[in-house]
Amino acid sequence: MYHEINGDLTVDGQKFALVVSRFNEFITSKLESGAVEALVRHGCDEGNITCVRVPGAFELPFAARKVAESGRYDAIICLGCVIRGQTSHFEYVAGEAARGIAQVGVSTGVPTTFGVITADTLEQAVERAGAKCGNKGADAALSAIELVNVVRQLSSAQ
Ligand code: INI
Repeated sequence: MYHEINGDLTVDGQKFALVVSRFNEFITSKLESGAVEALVRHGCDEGNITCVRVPGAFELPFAARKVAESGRYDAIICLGCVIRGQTSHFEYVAGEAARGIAQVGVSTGVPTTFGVITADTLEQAVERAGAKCGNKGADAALSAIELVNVVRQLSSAQ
């Protein structure tokens, strides 16, 4: 019989940091509320949520790294929105955000999740920020809770 480790979706006193980009704030504010609602719905006290704001998605990895190094948070949820129609350097901004956020999690051991919408149009971004395609901020928050619980089980596993 093999062992299985699954993180559940309960929060029990853990601290979460949101790192939120101001660029495309119309969208990122919806990701932020989606993430906060998801955390609170699963048992997180609002007092255990801290929000760090950065100018754009490009800055998310830098701030997330500093948050991880502070040692004060169990998980970090990065939220941003990059829209192709608005920028010729879409690939750089979106690519560096994705690569850098993954790197922060892997290199620091603090679960760090990716709630960055990369969309071709504003309409697509709206759909992923609480309209018909769900809310990527809430998804990233749930992934963070799950990872925190996976880490917890691995730390106590025999
Ligand atoms: N930042 C975003 O978060 N989304 C974008 O769509 C975007 N565009 O379009 O350029 C964007 N640019 C700013 C970038 O993230 C940095 O803040 C800026 O380059 C300063 O380092």
